[in-house]
Amino acid sequence: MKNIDATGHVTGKSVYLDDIPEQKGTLHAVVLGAAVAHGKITKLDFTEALSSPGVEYIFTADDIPGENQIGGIFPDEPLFAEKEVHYQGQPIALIVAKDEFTARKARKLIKAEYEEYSAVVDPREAKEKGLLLFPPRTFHSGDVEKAWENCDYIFKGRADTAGQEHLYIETQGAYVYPLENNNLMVHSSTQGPTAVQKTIALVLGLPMHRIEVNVTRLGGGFGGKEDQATPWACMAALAAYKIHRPVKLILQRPDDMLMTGKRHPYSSDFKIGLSKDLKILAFETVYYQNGGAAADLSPPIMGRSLFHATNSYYIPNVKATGYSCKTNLPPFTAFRGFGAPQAVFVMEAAITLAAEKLDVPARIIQEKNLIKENDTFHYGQKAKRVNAGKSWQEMMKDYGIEKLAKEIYDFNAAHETVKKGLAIMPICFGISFTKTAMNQARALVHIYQDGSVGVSTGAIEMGQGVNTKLLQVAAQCFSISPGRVKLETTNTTRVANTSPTAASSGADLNGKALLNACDDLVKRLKQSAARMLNTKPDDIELRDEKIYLANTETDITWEKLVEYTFLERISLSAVGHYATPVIHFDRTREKGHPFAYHVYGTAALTVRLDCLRGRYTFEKVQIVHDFGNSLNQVIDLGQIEGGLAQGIGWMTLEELKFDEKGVLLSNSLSTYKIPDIYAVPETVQCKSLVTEGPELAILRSKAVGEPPFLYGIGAYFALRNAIRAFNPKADLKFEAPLTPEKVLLALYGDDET
Ligand code: MTE
Ligand code: LUZ
Ligand code: MOS
Repeated sequence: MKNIDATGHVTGKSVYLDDIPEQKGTLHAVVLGAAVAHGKITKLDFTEALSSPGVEYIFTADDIPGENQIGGIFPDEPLFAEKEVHYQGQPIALIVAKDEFTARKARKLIKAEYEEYSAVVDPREAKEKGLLLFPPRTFHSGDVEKAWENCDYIFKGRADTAGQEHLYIETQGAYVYPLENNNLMVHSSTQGPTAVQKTIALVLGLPMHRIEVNVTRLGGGFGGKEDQATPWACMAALAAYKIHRPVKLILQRPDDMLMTGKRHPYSSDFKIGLSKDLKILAFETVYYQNGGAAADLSPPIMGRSLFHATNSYYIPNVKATGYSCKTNLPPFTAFRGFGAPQAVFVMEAAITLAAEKLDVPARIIQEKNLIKENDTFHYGQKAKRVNAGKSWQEMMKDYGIEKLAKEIYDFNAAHETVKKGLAIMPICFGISFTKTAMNQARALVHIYQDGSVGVSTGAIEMGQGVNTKLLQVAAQCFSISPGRVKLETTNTTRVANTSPTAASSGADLNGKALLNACDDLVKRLKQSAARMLNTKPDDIELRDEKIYLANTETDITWEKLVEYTFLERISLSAVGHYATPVIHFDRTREKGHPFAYHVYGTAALTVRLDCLRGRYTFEKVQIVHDFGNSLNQVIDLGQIEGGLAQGIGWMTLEELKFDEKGVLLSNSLSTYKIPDIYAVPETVQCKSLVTEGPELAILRSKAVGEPPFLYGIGAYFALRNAIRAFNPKADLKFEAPLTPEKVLLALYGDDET
C-alpha cells in the first residue's frame, strides 16, 4: 500500500495551511519580537506604524479579554510580554494589516526600547543561581553509593549536546475566521488541536465549544508543533475575534527560527563503574537541561531523559537526576525523541570513555550489558519480549560486523590521510506518553449509504504516514478495498479532547480507537446479514467485499449489506474509544509500568574521514530494527531513513548557537547547516527483526516515529573512532555536534597541551 499522500506531495497538490483559499477581507499579521533576551520594556510606540496605510490594528497584552497565559503544563508563559522580556524574539505585539508586506513594513516603524538586564544562557550557571523551572527529579535503583565499592573500574566525565532546529518545511502558522455569533474557525498547523482549542478559549475567555480547530496535514512537525503551534493560533484568533475579520499569521523562516523553541541543549555529568569482566555495576548521572525562559514541555521531556538514562542496558545500580534550568533563551520544546536522545548520548559517552581507558572496543562493553528478558528497568518496569540482544546478534551476524571491523582496522593501517571509524548503536525506546492519562484516543466512523467510509480520528498527518496506516486499519477491519475509505481532516468538533499526535503513539492510540469503532460497526452489519440470511451473526464473515455464510460466499455484497442495514434503521456511524491498558506510574516512588512496550534495534555506522580536510562521509549504516508486524513497510522504512538522517544532522552538522547575551547567531539556513544529500549515508540497509509484535501495538505493528532518531547518535562515536585512528592523542570532548571544524581541530590537536 502506497502512502495515500504520495501523488499529492510530488505533484504539489497536497493542501497545507497556506493553500487554504482565503476568504474575502482576509487580513495578514506579523509578530513583533523582543530585540533583547532579558530586560524591561521602557518604550513601545506604535504611532508611526499605526498611521502607515493598510495597517488595521496592533494587538498587545492589553487587548486580551481572557488570560494572557499559554503555559500548557505550568502557567508561566504569557502570550504577549507585558513589562519584561525573557528571551530574544519573545512576542510583544501583533501587527495586522491588509497584506503581509504592509504588516512587515509597519513592524519596522515600531519604536521599542529596553533597559537591558544580564542574561543567563548556560544551564549550569542557571542552576548555580538557583534558576530552576521546576524542582529537580531523581530516579533510583539499587544502591549506587554502595555499588562503587564493588567496582574494579570507575570513570567520570561530562557530556554535552546542543539544541536542534526542527526545520519542518512548513513554518508555524494559523488562519482564523469568525463564524456565526463570533464563534471561531481555526486552521492551525498543529500536532495538538485540542491544546490550541483550549488555549484560545482561555485567552479569549470563551468556552471551548466556541472554537473549532481543523487540521488537514502538516508539512512536518517533529515535535515542534506539539506545544508551540499554540501561540500563533491564539494571536490570529485574538485578532479575528476582536475585529471580526479573517486573519492569517504564518511565520517567515527567520521569525520561526528566532521565536520558536528547539530541542533542549543538555550538559551532563556521569560516573560509571564496571567489574573486571566489564559488567556495568553502577551508573550515576546529572542532567542540566537548558529549558529556556518558560517550562513549556520541559517537565515530561526531563522525565523521558530519566526513563532513558540507561538506553538498552541493564544496570543494577542507577541514580539519575535532572535539573531543568531557566535561561534567557526561547522555551525549548519537544523534538523527536523527547529528551531520550540527550540521555542516550550520555550513556554511550560513559561506555565509550570506559572502553577507551581500558583499551577495548566499546562494542564489547555494550554487548555484555544489553538488557535481557525479565531484567527490571531502573524505573521498575520488567522488561518483556526484549529484542536488544536479538537485534544486536542479528546485526553482527547478517552484516558480518566483526569482519567489517577487521577490514576497517586494516584500511586504517594502510592509509595515512584517510581513516575509517565504526560505531555500534543499540537503541531502546519506551512507547506511551509517560503521563498515563494522555494515553487515550477516539475515532468517529461513518459508513455512507453507498458503502464508502469516512474516518475521523485525533491523529495529525505530518508526513509520517499515519493517515495511510489508519486507512489500512479500517479497510482491513471491514475487509473492503482501501479505495472505499477516506481519511477526514482532524477536527475538534468531530473528535474532541485529543492528545497531541506525539510520543510515536499516533497510529497505536488512534488506530486502536478506530478499530474499536469499526468492530462495533462490523457487529451491527453481521447482525443484519444474519437477519437477511436467517442465521446467527457468528456464522457471518465479511471477506473481500462479500458476505460469507459458514465459509461459503453468498450473493450479498458489502454495498447490499450496507444498504439493507440502513433500511433496517440501524446506525451506520460509530464512535470508538481506546485507553492503553496495563500502564501506570507512581510519581512519589518514581516506579511503575509506564510503557505499553519498548522498541529495540541496533545499527552499525561506518564513516570515512578525510584527515587533510576534516571532511567525512558516512559510508554505510546497517540496521536491524524491531518493527513488530509492520502495517506498511515502505512508510516504516521512510521513518527509519528520516530519523537516522535527522540524528546524524544533530550529531555532526547542526550547530545551534547563541551568544552570551542570548542572541541567536545561527539564525538562518546560511549559518545553521542541516543535512543535505551529501550528509546522508551512501548506503542504508535496514532489516526487519522477525517478531510477532506486541498486542498493545496497532495490529502488532510497532510505533516507529521517534526511535530511529537514536541510531544517528552513533555518528558521533563512529567519527570519534576515525579521528582517534589518525590522532590517538586527539583532544576530544564528549560534545556534539562534532562539526567538520571541530573534527579538523581534533585531528591536529593534542590533549596534553
Ligand atoms: N515524520 C515526518 N515525515 N514528519 C514529522 O513531523 N514527526 C516525528 C515522527 N516522524 C515526524 C515524522 C515525531 S516527533 C513523532 S512523535 C511521530 O512521527 C508522530 O507520529 P506517529 O505517532 O504517528 O508515529
Ligand atoms: N509528549 C508528551 C511526548 O507529552 N509525553 C511524552 O511522553 C512524549 N514522548 C515523546 C514525545 N512527545
Ligand atoms: Mo514527537 S517529539 O513526540 O512530536
